[in-house]
Amino acid sequence: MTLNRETVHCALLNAPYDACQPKRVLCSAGGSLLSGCRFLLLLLSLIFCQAIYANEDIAPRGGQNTQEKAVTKQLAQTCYATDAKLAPAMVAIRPDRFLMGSPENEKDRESDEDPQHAVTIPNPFAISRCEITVGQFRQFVQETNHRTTVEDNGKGCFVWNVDQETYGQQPERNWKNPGFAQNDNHPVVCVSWDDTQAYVKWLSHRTGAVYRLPTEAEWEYLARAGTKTARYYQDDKQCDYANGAGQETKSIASSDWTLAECSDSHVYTAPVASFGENQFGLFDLLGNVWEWTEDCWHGNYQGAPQDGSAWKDADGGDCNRRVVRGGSWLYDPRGLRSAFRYWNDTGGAGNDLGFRIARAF
Ligand SMILES: [Ca+2]
Ligand SMILES: [Ca+2]
Repeated sequence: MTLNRETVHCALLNAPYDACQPKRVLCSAGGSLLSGCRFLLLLLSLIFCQAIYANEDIAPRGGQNTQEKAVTKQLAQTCYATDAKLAPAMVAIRPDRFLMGSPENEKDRESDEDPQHAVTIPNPFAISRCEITVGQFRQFVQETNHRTTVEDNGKGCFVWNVDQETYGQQPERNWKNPGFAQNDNHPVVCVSWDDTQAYVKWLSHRTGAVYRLPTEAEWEYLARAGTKTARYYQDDKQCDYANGAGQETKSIASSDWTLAECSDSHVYTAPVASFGENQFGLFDLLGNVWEWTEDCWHGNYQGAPQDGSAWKDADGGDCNRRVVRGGSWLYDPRGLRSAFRYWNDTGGAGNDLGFRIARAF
C-alpha cells in the first residue's frame, strides 16, 4: 500500500476528506474537535505537517477544476453557522517559518513593507475561516447591548460618497446601516478596533476559550499560506479569489481610480466565502473587507519581532493606530497583496473594514 502524505495526515486528524486536499487545508477544527485524545492527535498532526511542509515553496492558485470547486463550496458552507450557539468556524494552523514583507522586486511594493525579514510562528493556533459576519456580530450585540464606537460618539462610519467623490464620516452610517445592502452572511463593517476587543472578550467569556485578533505577522503568514508571491492567487485571477475594485466598481468610482481588468460582480461587500479559498482553506484574506490586527502602527519593519507576536508600543509604535490588512471591495489591485499594510485609528470605522478572530490552543 502506498501511503501518501495526505492519507497519513487525514488518518492522524480523523478529518473529513474535504479538509485533506493537498496544499489546501491542513486541519479543520471545531469546538468539539479540540478535546481529549483528538487534541493530542491534532498536535501530532501539526508536528507532522510542519515536518513535511517546512520550506516548501507553494505556487499561487490558478483556475479551479470541478473537484476543487466542490471542495470550495463545502468549505464555504462551514462559515454559515446554523446553530447560533456555535462559535465561528475555526481552522487549525501549523507553526512554521516564513518571510514577512515584500521582496525589493515586488511590483507596487511600498516602503513600509521593508525590510523583508524571517518570522517564526512558534505554536499552532486557530483562525476563523471567514471574516466575522453581520449575523455573528448581531448575536454579540443582542446579548450584550453593545453600542459600537461610531454609534456612541455620533460621528458615524467613514464611507465613500459617490456623488461628492469624497471619503468621510456620515452620522447615520453604522454596522446596521453601512450605506449598501447586507444580509447576515456579509462581513460586518463599521466596527472600530475597540469594538473588536469587546467582541472577542464576549466570545471568550461565552465559550471558555481565549479569542483575540491575529497579530500582523500571523495575518501575513495566513495570507501567504506558503506562497512567496504577491498574492496567494495568480495576478490575473483576482476576480476568482478576491472581492476588490474591478470593472463592476465603475458605477461608483472616480475617473482616476485604478480598477482590476476583470469584474467580480460585487460593487460593495460580498457574502463571506463567495470566492476561492487560499492554500490554508481560508477565505477573503485579500479583499472584501480590511481586517483589524492586534499590532500598533510602525512605519517599517526595523526592529520588528521575529516570533510572530504583536508589536505594540516598543520601537515607537503608535497604539492609537492599529494595523489593518488585506484591502477591500473599495481597493485597487495594488493594495490586494499579502505584504500590503495600512492603519486605522482605533476608534475609527469604515464601511470596508471588518475583522476575523484568532485563538490559541
Ligand atoms: Ca468588487
Ligand atoms: Ca478580507
